[in-house]
Amino acid sequence: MGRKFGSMVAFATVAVVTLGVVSQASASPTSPKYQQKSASYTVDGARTQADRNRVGSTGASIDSVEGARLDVTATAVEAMKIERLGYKVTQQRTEGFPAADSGYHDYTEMQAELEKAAKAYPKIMQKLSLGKSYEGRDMPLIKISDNVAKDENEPEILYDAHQHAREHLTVEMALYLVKMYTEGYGKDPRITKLVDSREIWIVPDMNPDGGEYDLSGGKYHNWRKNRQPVGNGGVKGVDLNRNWGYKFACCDGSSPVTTSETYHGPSAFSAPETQRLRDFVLSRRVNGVQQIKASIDFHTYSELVLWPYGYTTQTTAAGLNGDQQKTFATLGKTFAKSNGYTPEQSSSLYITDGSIIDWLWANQGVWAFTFEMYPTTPGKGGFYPPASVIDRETARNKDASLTLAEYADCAYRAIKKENQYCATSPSPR
Ligand code: 0X9
Ligand code: CA
Ligand code: CA
Ligand code: ZN
Repeated sequence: MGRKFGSMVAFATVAVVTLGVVSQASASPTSPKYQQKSASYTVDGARTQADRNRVGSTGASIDSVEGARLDVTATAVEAMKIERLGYKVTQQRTEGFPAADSGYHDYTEMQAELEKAAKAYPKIMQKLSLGKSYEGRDMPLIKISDNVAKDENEPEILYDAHQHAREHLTVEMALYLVKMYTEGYGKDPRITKLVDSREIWIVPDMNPDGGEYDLSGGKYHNWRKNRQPVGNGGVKGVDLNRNWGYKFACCDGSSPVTTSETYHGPSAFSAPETQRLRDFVLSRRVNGVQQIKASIDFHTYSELVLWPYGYTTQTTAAGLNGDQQKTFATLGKTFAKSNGYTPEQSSSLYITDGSIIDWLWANQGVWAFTFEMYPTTPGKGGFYPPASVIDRETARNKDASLTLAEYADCAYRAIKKENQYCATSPSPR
């Protein structure tokens, strides 16, 4: 039975915490502030319609019914009344990040930030949707460009983040890019020029279910995969960055074992989340020409700039010739100069099959990079660096992100072969 997500409140609810409603509420039950503030509660023991009517008569709204359990929205006073009627009442709470890391955005906070930016910059930014994750969370898709409501004939760029649940810094990276492109428009000439001449797509959260799960229960879970049940019983999840459809599961760069951290899933694109981004990318083909020319897939950690292929250690292979390899390496080294990361072919880290960049390049001709962000070592925070590094470590990729967008009209310019490759058609693979 799939869990129901009837409201935004339910979306944000990741665990149920008993808060001692009665004693808390009776501390100052007549204070207007106390009476007005609504929260989500779970009510247990409400079996019959008569039970539900009694609960409803307190003024609480019944948001969903699952057997004898109700999800309600209620003030503290209403919750107290429900409890006095003899039902078990527990307050649902979004844990979000631990207080020390509150500078990070959980799913709800990320959505709010994106809504705010879209409202503030309606001429150049749209908040769209890729569709829903396995558990039904909306996967936001941001478009930034001049004449944003129109599909113009401009090179398109894709930035995506958070395929891996615990890599929360990458969501901050995507939010940074949204801020950079919107707030910088009309101020920073480099940004203005790009917003005017490119169509920029940002997918800030490829794995909202895994991300929220990683924050649930008031502690980090070190969770990597999505939250799809696989095999028989239990949520084991699929490694989204092994679930892409080029050389899927080909080369021992992923695992067939469902409990493995790099479980590739039963088949390519078995995960709803990779399907969503795949379908969006495929939708960007106009008359057979892929409009997205270049991309960065953000991960943590190791401070690396990586390019295809991941499935083989060969520098050239089917669909990747010498000039293309040279272009990837030259661009990668340029990015690395600006952010201080180490540039290398992704397989020099370790073989990965079914990764996003192999598919984006081989299948769609997108100049696709993976960035592994801060830090370099577990000692510096590993997947959970303190929120104090967010500003520095996201701004660190400003120049590389802009440079990628600038090369989207002809990546071969990086090796001075634009006349050979880009004279007739713009930015071929
Ligand atoms: O293993 C991964 O998916 C990435 N490393 S992480 O620690 N963030 O999990 C690296 C992927 C690099 N390889 C390719 N993109 N092919
Ligand atoms: Ca435009
Ligand atoms: Ca376009
Ligand atoms: Zn990752």
